Amino acid sequence: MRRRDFMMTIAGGLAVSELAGLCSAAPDQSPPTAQHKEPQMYTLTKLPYAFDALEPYIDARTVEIHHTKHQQTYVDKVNAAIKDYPQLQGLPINDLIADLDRVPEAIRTTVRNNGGGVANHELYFAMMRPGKQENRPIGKLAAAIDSQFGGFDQFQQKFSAAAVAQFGSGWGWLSLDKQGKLAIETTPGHDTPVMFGRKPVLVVDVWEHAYYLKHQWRRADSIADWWHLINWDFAERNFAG
Ligand code: MN3
Repeated sequence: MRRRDFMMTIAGGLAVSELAGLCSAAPDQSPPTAQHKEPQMYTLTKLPYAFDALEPYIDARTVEIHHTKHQQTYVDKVNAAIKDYPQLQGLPINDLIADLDRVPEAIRTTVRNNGGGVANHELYFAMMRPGKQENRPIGKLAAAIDSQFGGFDQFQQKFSAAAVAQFGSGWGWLSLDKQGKLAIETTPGHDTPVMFGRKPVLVVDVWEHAYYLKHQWRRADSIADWWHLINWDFAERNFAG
């Protein structure tokens, strides 16, 4: 056998054996058909930072309780609500709550409250990062805020005032409608702009559990601190992505 033919045989042999490996692996990856299929349930998303990473603006104990107790409770309750409804399992959380009319009436309020709780907390925690003294929007979002609200300072004032004025528990939002217009809004409970066909760009939790260890009754102070924590890269992706 000439050297060239030998090399081709080696190369061909490798290719065939690799292919055989892939083919033999394939059947193992297909789901078993005769066995019980595990329902796909929601899980507590990991925080992208340590509990103390938001100090001094939000204290470590508040972040820990908020995430591991409050958010976990919403995860557990929405899972319990959809346990007997396979058609609702495995949906991204925003898909579950975006169309509450398709959720059976028996569990609709529970899904609204706790599914909203899961979606809003996932977004809230993901949208923060270790604080900066000077922390301002970037890119296309910064430009849109300037043109729609007359500048960041005016926007910040309006947003804070709305979030402070939300009566009782709820959320403050910057949302985007289908026409591409930004709006400041607040929602009670765990309602979200997603339920009304709008996309969240920015969110702050104004439930007392979000701030009462450090700020007690001073919601306005907690919101003033929150501005230092906004991950504007994340908000920019929400807006322009
Ligand atoms: Mn909360």
